[in-house]
Amino acid sequence: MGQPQQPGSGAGGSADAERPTLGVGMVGYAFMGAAHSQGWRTVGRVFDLPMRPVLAAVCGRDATAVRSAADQLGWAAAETDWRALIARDDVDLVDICTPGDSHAEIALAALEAGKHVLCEKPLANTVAEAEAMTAAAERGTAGGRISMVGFNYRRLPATAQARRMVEEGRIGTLRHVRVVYLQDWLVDPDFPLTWRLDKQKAGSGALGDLGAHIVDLAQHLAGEELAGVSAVTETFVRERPRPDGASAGLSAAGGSERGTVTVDDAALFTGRFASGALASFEATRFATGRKNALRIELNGSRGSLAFDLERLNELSYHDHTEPAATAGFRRILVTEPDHPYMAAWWPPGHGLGYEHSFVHQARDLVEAIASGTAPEPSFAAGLQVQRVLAAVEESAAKNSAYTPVPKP
Ligand code: SOE
Repeated sequence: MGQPQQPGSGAGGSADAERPTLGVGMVGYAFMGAAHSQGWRTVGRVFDLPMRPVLAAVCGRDATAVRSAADQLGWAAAETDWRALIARDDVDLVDICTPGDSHAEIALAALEAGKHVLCEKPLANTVAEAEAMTAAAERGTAGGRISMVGFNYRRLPATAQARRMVEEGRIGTLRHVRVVYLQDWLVDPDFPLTWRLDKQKAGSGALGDLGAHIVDLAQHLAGEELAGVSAVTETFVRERPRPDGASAGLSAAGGSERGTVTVDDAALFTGRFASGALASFEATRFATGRKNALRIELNGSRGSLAFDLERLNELSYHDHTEPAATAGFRRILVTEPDHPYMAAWWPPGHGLGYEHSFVHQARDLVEAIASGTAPEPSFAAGLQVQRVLAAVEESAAKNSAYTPVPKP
């Protein structure tokens, strides 16, 4: 075994004193806010960064709750108005972790105020909003302001390694991408009508929440964009109890009054890449027994790659150039120092988790801000995903590809 990595070999101690700081202000502190906070708290202890992130302030509407979140998540101050957070002199970067209906308003104001912006996925609730955000981000880039979308699954060592291998030609010419994102937290018809089930707040259901991730990851690993899609969507449970007031995004208790679900519960779509490669996508919150099962497989002329988020330190690879007698999918344990991000962590065989994708996201964003180099995924990439989601909704609404099977 090689010399164990010295984890935490990043910033710290006297070195910190010379580094410029990067004041972060985060809007929203639920699931994504907690995950981003973990990333901001940890990144400087693991990676040797050119700037030291400082958790300056977190914002939420409820003064008591956001003060408690600031204490729990490690933020120095608490704000109840995102405009006040943007106006703070100690905030250089605004991290948007709110439901999609506020992404555009906050991002546009932050860019206008000369701040860098990290915006959770999906970029926006509509293509029009995403277009305005992208135009503002591109104007901002010209002025040295950096913006990025939080497609965090690009930043796991295994998916980053898969991207490297596709770029190296290890699977040859791409023929198929097959990707699913399966959850089951809505199977209970009495799960309450939280914000993710309200089109006004969330923009869409499984499509935007889960489908955005798999569209981005499929295009990122393929190295090309989808040219067209054909889709079906369904809302299996059309009415649910309204939350009892203290509701969160993924867990809540239902009251007695009921309301209408206005988003999709599941979206299935096929797609064709510009190169002619074909793709299939499934995003659902009704895959009973599947908790956070993002699974992607790329099939090419020289081989295949497969990844499962529920086994996220592993990558399966089949080299079709090997003699058939010994060929087959083999498991790559993605924990070697020369695997993406891994040199900063633990010795080989000591795996990472879901949360580390947010540490890597923070690391890449700090590096981009320090170097003034626009990172990926840009707002333009987020806009392109938004256009795919809109095409899926248009295709599903037209139902044109759906051909009824004649009855005998
Ligand atoms: C809920 O489906 C959710 O929290 C998504 O919103 C996140 O983007 C995903 O990473 C985990 O599941």
